[in-house]
Formats: sequence, structure tokens, C-alpha cells
Amino acid sequence: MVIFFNIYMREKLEKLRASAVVEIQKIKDLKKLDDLELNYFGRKEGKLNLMLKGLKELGQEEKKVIGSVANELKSEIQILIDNKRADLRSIEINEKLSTEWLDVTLPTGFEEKRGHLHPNTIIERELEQIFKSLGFMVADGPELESDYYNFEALNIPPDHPARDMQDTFYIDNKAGKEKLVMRTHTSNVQVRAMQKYGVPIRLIVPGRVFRYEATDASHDIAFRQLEGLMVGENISIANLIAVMKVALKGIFQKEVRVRLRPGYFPFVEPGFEMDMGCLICNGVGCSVCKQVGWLEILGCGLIHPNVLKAGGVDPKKYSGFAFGVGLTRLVMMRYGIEDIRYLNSGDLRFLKQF
Ligand code: FA5
Repeated sequence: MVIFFNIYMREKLEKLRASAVVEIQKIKDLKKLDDLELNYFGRKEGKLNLMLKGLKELGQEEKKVIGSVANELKSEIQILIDNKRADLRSIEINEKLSTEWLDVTLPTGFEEKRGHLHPNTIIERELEQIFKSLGFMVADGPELESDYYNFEALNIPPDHPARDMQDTFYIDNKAGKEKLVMRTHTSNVQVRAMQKYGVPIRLIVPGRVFRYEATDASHDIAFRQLEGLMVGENISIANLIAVMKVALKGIFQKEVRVRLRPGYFPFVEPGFEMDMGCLICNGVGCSVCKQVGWLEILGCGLIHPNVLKAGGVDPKKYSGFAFGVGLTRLVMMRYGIEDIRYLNSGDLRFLKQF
């Protein structure tokens, strides 16, 4: 009886093995393989466990024999399932690789056009950094200015011939009595700054200025200047020259040729003009430097006592220097721009180069 049962169990296990092999072969996806695994090895309802329940009837010896046959079968089927699982996974990965690939060498589509700084702004910011490192503060001033701050406070009374040095846009001031102009220079901030901050003072004022004049390669009607002002005790021309050297070296990153000429401005005494060797033609002569090889870049001098007084500063105790650089001309020299009018043209073909 026992022998029959033994044979019967072996046959059943053999059938189970055969049907598992066929079923596993047919399976095409991982989910179904998981179901099959449960179907064979599930604790309660698994085919193998259900079959082994019959072993309870057997004696110790038979249990051992059939049990080890069943274990062998279990590990055999498990290996088949594991191999199948590995095969299905690699098929799945290969499918993904063939459908979800990305060509990293392809162009990324339309490139966003980015804005960038105007060359005037680039140089202005560089100069601001240089002067800040020398202890100067950066200030601002009005472009629409009273005749007083633009001229009178700077020792240029009405009818003074020096007014003709800077052709002026006068503004009809219908709202009030004050005479208004578009500021002709950033020097309009000199007296304002001394009144506001007192002395000692070190400050620069970058900004737009306006001149009613004919344009050419180095003259525009709206351009940028940078005013500098340093007032304290015992400030001299030596301080001015030292500061200008540091600023020019910082902007051009090399020694540039400069020359100082006596120059007349009613708000300084003595007054000078500084030229630099033209970097467009390297001093040979071109339309920017009007064929002389030198380009005027700034006016400067020791602040006139009348201007100090207008700023509320005692000229007996304090002295100071002031300068007004043609910032736009420095931009031209730095980038080799051969006509100042490009800078305000709004021409993108020009601006894109910076
Ligand atoms: C003045 O404007 C004085 N305020 C400068 C000054 C300040 C003198 C403080 C003394 C003390 P001037 O008109 O020369 O000066 O102009 C100064 C600089 O601006 C010139 O050296 C030149 O580089 C530049 N500049 C003058 N006119 C034009 C213009 N039409 N277009 C472009 N740059 C100009």
C-alpha cells in the first residue's frame, strides 16, 4: 500500500514538474510569472504544498524520501522561475532602451536670446569698482537741472563767455520761474554733493549729459561722463594725478600714454585737460582723434574757492580736486569703436558684439 502511495506521489510530483516547465516557458510578462510562483509555492493554496499535505499519512522513512524528492522539485522549479524572471527583465530593459533613447548630440532646440550689458554700462561699473576701492562713494544727480547748479554755482554767471564752451539745451519751464537746462556736464553735482554730504568727501557721479552741438566721430549730443570730487585738507594736484593713473590702469589693464595740458574751466583753478594716446590708430592719426594721435578724455583741476563756498565749504581750510571724464570716449578707446554715434544707435548688429 505504502509502495503504491510512494509511486503515486512520485508520479504526481513528476506531472507537476512537467506542467510547471510548460507553463513557465509560455509566460511573457513578469506579473504573470509572479502569479505562477504563488500558484506553485503559495503557503496555503500553492500546488506543491497542497500535494505534500498527503504525506501526513506516510511513515517516517517514506516522508523522508518523498520530502527530499519534493524539495529537489521545488528548487528545480524555482531555478526555472528565476531564470525566466531574469530573461523577462532583460527583455523589458532592451525594449525601453530601444524606444526611450535620447540623442545627446542633437541641438537643444531654439536657443533663448539673452540680453547683455551695454558697453557704456560695462565700463561704468568697472570704474565704479575701481573708485570704490579708493574710498569714493557713488552718487547720482538730475539730468534736467537748474541753471544755478549747472552754471552759476560753478562760477559761471549769466552772460559769462564760458557758457558758450558747452552748447546747451535750454528747457521752457512753463511750470515755474527757475531756468532749466539739460545738464551739460556731471559737474552739476559738485555743489549739490558738498551741500548734502559736507567735507571731507570723495565721490564719483556717472551719468548722461547733453550738448546742442554738431556730431562727428568723437562728439555726440547725448553722451556719458563720470565726475570725480575729492575735498579735504591739503588735497593737491598730486592726489588727482595718482587717482587718475589708478583709474586708467584699471580700465585699460596696461600703461596708457597720457598728457596734461593747461585748460580753462571757471570752476577750477588751475585747470587742466588730459589727453590719451588714441588707441584706435595707436597714435598714427584717424577720424576719432582728428588725425592728431591724441584724444581729449577729461577736464580737471583744483576746485575754485567760489565753488567751495557755494557748497558751504571753507576754502581757507579745505581744498579739493574735481575731474569730468568723457566716459563714452573711454568706452571707444577700450573697445576700439571708431565712431561714437554707434553707441546710441540702438543698432543690434553693433550691440551684439559686446
Ligand atoms: C566738462 O564737461 C567739465 N565739466 C569737466 C571738468 C570737471 C573740468 C571737473 C574740471 C573739473 P568738457 O566739456 O571738456 O568738460 O568735457 C569733458 C570730457 O567729456 C571731454 O574731455 C570729452 O572726453 C568728453 N566730451 C565733451 N564733449 C563731448 C561730446 N560732444 N561727445 C562725447 N564726449 C564729449
